[in-house]
Formats: sequence, structure tokens, C-alpha cells
Amino acid sequence: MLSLVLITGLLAFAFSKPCDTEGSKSELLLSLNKDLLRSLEAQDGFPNPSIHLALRLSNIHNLAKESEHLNSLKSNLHNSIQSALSGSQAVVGRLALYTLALKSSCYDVSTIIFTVDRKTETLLTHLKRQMEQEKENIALAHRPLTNYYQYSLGVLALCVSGIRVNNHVSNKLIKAVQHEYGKPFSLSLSIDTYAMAGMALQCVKGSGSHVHNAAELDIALNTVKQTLLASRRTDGHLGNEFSTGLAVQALLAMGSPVDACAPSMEAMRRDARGNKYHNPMAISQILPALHQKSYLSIKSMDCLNEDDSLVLEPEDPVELVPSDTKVLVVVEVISSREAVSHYPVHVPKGSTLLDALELLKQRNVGFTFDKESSLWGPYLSMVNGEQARMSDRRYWHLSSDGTALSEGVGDFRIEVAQKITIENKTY
Ligand code: B12
Repeated sequence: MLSLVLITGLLAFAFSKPCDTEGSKSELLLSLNKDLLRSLEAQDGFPNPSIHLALRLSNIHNLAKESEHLNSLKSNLHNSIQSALSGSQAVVGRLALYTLALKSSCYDVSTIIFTVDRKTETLLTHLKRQMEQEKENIALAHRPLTNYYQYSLGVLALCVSGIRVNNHVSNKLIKAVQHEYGKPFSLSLSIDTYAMAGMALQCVKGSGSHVHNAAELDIALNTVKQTLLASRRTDGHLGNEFSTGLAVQALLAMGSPVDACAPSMEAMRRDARGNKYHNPMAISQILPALHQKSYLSIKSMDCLNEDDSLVLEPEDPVELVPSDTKVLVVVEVISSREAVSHYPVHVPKGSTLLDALELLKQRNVGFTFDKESSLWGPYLSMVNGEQARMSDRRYWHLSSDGTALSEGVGDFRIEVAQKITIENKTY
């Protein structure tokens, strides 16, 4: 009888325990940190500066691996940016992330140089020049060469590096925030972009350089804050699962108390436990927020007395056996001229959309596609011989039974029969 009472008591204790104790929170942070560190080993393509930022903004470190990664950024990412600059490409986002990654390791950014057309100039000179070109494009064509997310990254990186951001450059961001306010998100800036703009403008405010239009800067910051808060869903996410990390980072940077972000942090922890953030890029954007930091925190990093306790235990390789159960996917392609084609294919349950597209391509049924690598993984760039180019502001939009996908072809998994629509759209 006594043992029964004891067992019942223990069970009651276990179930009454709040699910999100401090212990379980730090365990989750540790496991996300390890996932990021492991992803460095599995990385294909060039090293990801966003992952470096998240590792550096964490409270727990493996300093040897972080320094190895910094070296790989300084060679591989550096070279890829150098060739993009030689080809006169707009790469402000990558230049900015590279700058922030170097700063987050307290590396002297002024020593980083690029040689383009036999002319040697510093990273920051290139970043400033690209920002000027972006600004010119906004003046002429009412949009940046890349997008406002990258434009904001550029402002943030210059500001965090202690470079005075040209008033005309920050004014363009202020104007964009004010101009787009209240418009539907599908047409205007995304929550991710508002978040990045908020961090950038907050940095500009803190640097004290924007003295002429201080009132307008405050209004824009308030607009960003209201927009982020208004995007809160009933489940706590701001925007969607993948914008919440940046949105929380921005709110913290703009001075919101941690408590005000608690439901969104809880939503991210819940999703992290449910393995929603299996893409390292997604982890890299939520982890700083869960550590109650933001990209703005890089400005005050001194890299002194850092923890060095993060170790990776060897992991047993997980062998993924394709499921015997097959599901039907009908891939619908809508070209820019609105020509519609359908391609049915049976795939093992749990296949990625990319697996399904590869299968269709191999079957020679007239379906072809091509992809480009990006920080988020494979980006669908060409379908049935038709490109959706950034220069024309077109892209291949993905949806499942009419609902837009919130993941790309490499991450979205097919669990049930469905119609996937791939449509050449403008944005
Ligand atoms: C701008 C943007 C776009 C633009 C990109 C073109 C442009 N010039 O502006 C457009 C509108 C085309 C776009 C499309 C899509 N996007 Co988008 N996009 C972004 C945003 C806001 C900024 C990206 C950026 O410039 N990064 C900075 C630069 C330096 O990094 P980069 O890797 O070089 O950037 C390139 C890639 O990121 C690529 N890209 C953009 N979106 C996506 C999505 C995926 C899955 C991949 C693989 C690549 C990719 O375009 C960038 C510019 O060339 C991010 C927000 C974020 N939190 O990262 C969302 C974001 C990356 N997009 C997202 C999604 C879901 C999509 C779509 C799948 C939507 C859809 N249903 O079709 C499509 C991609 C489909 C495809 N063809 O493969 C999600 C990805 C989440 C995830 N788990 O994978 C994000 C995080 C937004 C969100 N919160 O939901 N996107």
C-alpha cells in the first residue's frame, strides 16, 4: 500500500512539473548548439556566416571549432564573394553577414581585403559601395537591387562595425518601413524583413549618427515594433515559425522586456522540441533569440573569458530506410505564360519534395528542373526550361493543395497524397 502511495505521489510530481523548467530550457539550448556545431561538418557548399553568428552569440562554446569555422569563412566564403564582386553581382547580404561573422569573433574587419579588377579594397569599402548602389536603385526603381532584408543587413553590419551610416541610406529604410505599413504582407515587406530593419535602425539610433531625422527614426522604430507585435499568432509565433527568431531578436534589441517575448520564446522551444527546426539556418536565427540576444549584441562583444565547454559526442549514424508505403503526389507546373501541366508520381512516404522532383526528372515525362544552393539549402530556380530570375523579380512559388509552403524543396516532406503547385510568380 505504501509503495502504491509512493508511486502515485512520484507520478503526480512528475506530471505536475511545469514542462519548461530552467533545466529543460538549458538542455534544449545545449542540444540546438550541438546541432549547429554538427552541421558544420555536414556542410556542403561554402560555409554559412549565419551559423557562425549563432555559435558566437551563444553562451556555450567550442572555441577550437568556432575558430576553424572562422578560417573557413575567411577562405571559402571570402573567395565566393570575391568572384561575385568580380562579376559585378549585388551581394550586399553576404558581405554584411560576413562582416557580422568576423565581428562576432572580434576579428579586425579592417584587415579583410578583396582584389577586384586588380584593385585592392577593404571589405567595408565594398560594403559601403554596394549600399550606395542599392540606394541608387531604390531612388530610380523604388526597390533595392537585392531586397530590403539584405539592405537592412547592410545597414546593420556597417553600424555594428562602427561605420557612420550615410543618412540617405538609412532614410531609404525608414521610408520603406513607413510606406509599407499596413499593407498585406504578401505584397509588402515580410516579418523577417521588418525584424532585420528594426535591428538595423535601432543600431543607427544607438550610434547617434542620425541626428537630422531623429523623430522620423523613432516613428519608424515604433512602426516596426507595432508590426512585429501585431503579427503574433495564437500559438505565440510572430509571422511564422521561421520569422519568430528574428522578430524576437528585434524586439529585444528595441528594448522590449524578455517577459513580453515569453509566449514567442515558448512557441520556438515547443517547435524546436518537435524538430521543426531541422534546417541549421533556421536554428541559426532562433538560437540567439533563445539566448536573449540579437545581432545587435555583436556590437558590444569583447570575446573575453568565454566558456569552452561544448563538446560533441560521436553519434551513431542514422540509417534512413525509405518507407514501403507510397503516396501519390501530383506536381502541377504553372509557367509565366500560365500554361498548366500535371505530373503524377508515387513516392515513399516521408520523401522530400526534392526527392519527388528528382524522381519525376529521371522518368523522362517532360518534367525538368534546376536548383541553386543558398544559405537555406536548394532553391528552385528553373522548371521545364523556364528560369524565374531575381532580375525580373520572378520566382517559382511552392504550394501544397493551395497553401503556400513554409519550407523549400529540400526540407518539405511528403507525408500524405497531395497536389504540389509550382508557379512562376512575380514578387
Ligand atoms: C527575400 C526572400 C525571398 C525572395 C528571394 C529573392 C529576392 N531577391 O528577394 C523570394 C520572394 C523569391 C522568396 C521565395 C521563397 N521563400 Co523566401 N525569404 C526571403 C527572406 C525574407 C530574405 C532572404 C535573403 O535575402 N537572405 C539573405 C541572403 C544573404 O542569404 P541567401 O541565402 O544568399 O539569400 C537567398 C536565399 O535565401 C534565397 N531564398 C529566399 N527564400 C528562400 C527559401 C528557401 C526555402 C530557400 C532554399 C532559399 C530561399 O533567396 C535569397 C536571395 O537570393 C528570407 C527571410 C529569412 N529569415 O532568411 C525568406 C525565407 C528564407 N523564405 C522562405 C520561404 C518558405 C520561401 C519560399 C519557399 C516560399 C514559397 N512558398 O514558395 C520561396 C522559395 C521557393 C523556391 N523557388 O525554392 C522561408 C524559409 C523557411 C524554411 N524553413 O525554409 C523564409 C525564412 C521566410 C519565412 N520566415 O518563412 N523568398
